[in-house]
Amino acid sequence: MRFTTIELAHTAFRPADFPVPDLPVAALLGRSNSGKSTLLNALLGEARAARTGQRPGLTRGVRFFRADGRILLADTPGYGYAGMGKEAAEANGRLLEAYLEAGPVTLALLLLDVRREPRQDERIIMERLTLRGVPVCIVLTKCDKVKEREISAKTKALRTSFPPTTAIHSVSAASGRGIDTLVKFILQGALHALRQTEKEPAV
Ligand SMILES: Nc1nc2c(ncn2[C@@H]2O[C@H](COP(=O)(O)OP(=O)(O)O)[C@@H](O)[C@H]2O)c(=O)[nH]1
Ligand SMILES: [Mg+2]
Repeated sequence: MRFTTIELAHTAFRPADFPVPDLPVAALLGRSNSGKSTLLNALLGEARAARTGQRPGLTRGVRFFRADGRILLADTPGYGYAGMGKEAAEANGRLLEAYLEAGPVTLALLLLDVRREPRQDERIIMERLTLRGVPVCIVLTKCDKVKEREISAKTKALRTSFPPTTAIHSVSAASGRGIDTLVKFILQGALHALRQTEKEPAV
């Protein structure tokens, strides 16, 4: 399945702009060029929403899209790109920091280009969100670029880098591989996480 109706609900350029969400939020996080905006468009089928580019770091601000009235999908600025201009990179970096710290997120999708190795950045994101109690799954992107056995090997290797229960999805926006499964996972995961939150006693 794909999401069918989509609208840009909110864009936050500063931490003060983060919305108080009325729906669960699934956030796409990952290095610049890891394929966040492209994956978001793939999840949306025909209803293209996010700008994608040859130019890394194009996404400015955190953009919240309301999908089928059921969930908010957040496209976040990529990290680790030095070529976009110092000021813009720093502003993006600060916004991402603030988002990891306290931004609205129910479920995190940490994207990694299947051809790349996870670095300190990915470990830090995993650690910080896990500390907040936010479930994080890994999404290996651009799987059309490598052979099937490389995907298996990568998945296996990643199990030693991240907590063993971490869900690992392999997808390709180009071929459509894994997209339906990921949409289902997002809907189920976000709703589950939301129920868990509601069970916690109010403070
Ligand atoms: N072959 C292939 N290329 C992809 C795929 N997903 C993204 N790309 C390319 O990777 C580049 C970066 O994608 P983008 O979505 O802008 O990355 P972002 O910076 O993380 O938002 C673009 O040139 C995309 O066309 C995929 O599944 N397969
Ligand atoms: Mg982008």
